[in-house]
Amino acid sequence: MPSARPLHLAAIDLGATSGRVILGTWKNQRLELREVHRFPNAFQTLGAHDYWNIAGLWHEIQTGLAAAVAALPKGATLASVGVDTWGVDHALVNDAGRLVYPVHAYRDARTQPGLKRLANTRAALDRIYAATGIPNVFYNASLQLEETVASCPAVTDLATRCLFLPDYFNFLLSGRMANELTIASTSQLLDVHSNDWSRAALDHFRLPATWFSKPVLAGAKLGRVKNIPALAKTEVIAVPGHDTACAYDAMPASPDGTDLFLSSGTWSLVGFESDTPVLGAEALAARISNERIGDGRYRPLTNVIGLWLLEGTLKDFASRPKNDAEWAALITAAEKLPAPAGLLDVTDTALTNPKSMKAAIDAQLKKRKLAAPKNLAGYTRLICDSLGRGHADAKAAFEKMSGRAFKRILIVGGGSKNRLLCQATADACGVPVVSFALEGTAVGNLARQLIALKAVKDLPTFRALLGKRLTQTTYTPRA
Ligand code: LFR
Repeated sequence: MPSARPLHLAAIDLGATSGRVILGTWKNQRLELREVHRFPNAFQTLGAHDYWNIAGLWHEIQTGLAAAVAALPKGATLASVGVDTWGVDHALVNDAGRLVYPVHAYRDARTQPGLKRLANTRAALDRIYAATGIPNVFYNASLQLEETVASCPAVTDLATRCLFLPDYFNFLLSGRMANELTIASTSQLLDVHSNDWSRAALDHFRLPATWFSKPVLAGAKLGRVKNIPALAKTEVIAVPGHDTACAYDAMPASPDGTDLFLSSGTWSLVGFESDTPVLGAEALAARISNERIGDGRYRPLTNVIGLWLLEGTLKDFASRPKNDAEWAALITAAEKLPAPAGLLDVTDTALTNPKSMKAAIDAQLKKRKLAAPKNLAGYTRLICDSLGRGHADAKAAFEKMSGRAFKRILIVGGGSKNRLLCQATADACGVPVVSFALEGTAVGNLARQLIALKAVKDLPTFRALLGKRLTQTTYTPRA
């Protein structure tokens, strides 16, 4: 059903280190993207804790939406808007939607005692994994909320709802409070066998069940935008609120299930789509997260530390690349270097949130009697090669547990533009890496809006249409 009239939509796509608002235009079965606003994001430290600047993010969202409206052809309106963000972080609000507790950032060290407690209580850990399909990771919303309630018990009298960040921004836009399934699935509080919350997990972490409502599936319409006159006709659609779910939706994957997905940004999310979760002791040991797809199916994935390593290291160098040409020069210099004598252990928790990433990397290398790189190109090379190895380890674990053999790795996100990372991944994994140089998160967000608006039948149809148009680069493994 080719639509003669173009449809305009906005994707609000917030990452932990940058955010963007993308205007999507659907015309003749083709999606055109225009980035109308991009801004840096970072958590801020106050005393001993790390917080997001929520009012600042809301300001950027409004600026971006105004830019989207300004970019529309004369007389056109924005049909809909959708929000996706990084996982796990959340706002505690009262019935009026007022924030009753500051929004902490997931790298805050406050969850460390809870993380260790659960790790040391084997039976509880097994029970929580069996109930939720989510392993014990420092950033889990479960651990964060457990710490919030334990350190500030009065919060249970003040808060009536827990909204994950996409849910909270959807509320600011539409006035409607709803929990969405994919973002809920990052919390370690959702029942892995149903689309509802896990009583066992809520009880274990001592959280009020009334804070959560039964999650809506992607595509739910939440109402029109309130309080922004230029968007009075714009529908707020609950897209997959989790950025990684959006990125996976945007993969023009082969329908036979033989593609492994890599959403590469601050984190490297390596995984695949499945009708069933991957559970059990081996899956827990491999830290497989059974997060959800917008329609309720599963995307078992492993979280490899990702380009956070490079983003952090760059801060320790006075001269760092500022534009595409300088990035290309850095990658070329890194490619020319000999392969590092040893790779980083990317699972080292000292790399999670160090004061100086370079110092943390140097300390790990020193412990292992390896020389530190001499310059930024050397660190870039070491980081990309080490991530390639991390991706290969994840692939091997998935193949062993799922019985599948992955023939290709599809990569989207910021890292898909990094030649060195793509080649290192192909070399370590032994299969071709296909890069789409695509802002996958924003594209998946827009795809779900198009489906909700009935402009596209379903996700396979969208992927087939998208795949036909995309330029792709294939990195073949070198012997
Ligand atoms: C990526 C991501 C990952 C999640 C991490 C923390 O942006 O959403 O999927 O594990 O951020 O929320």
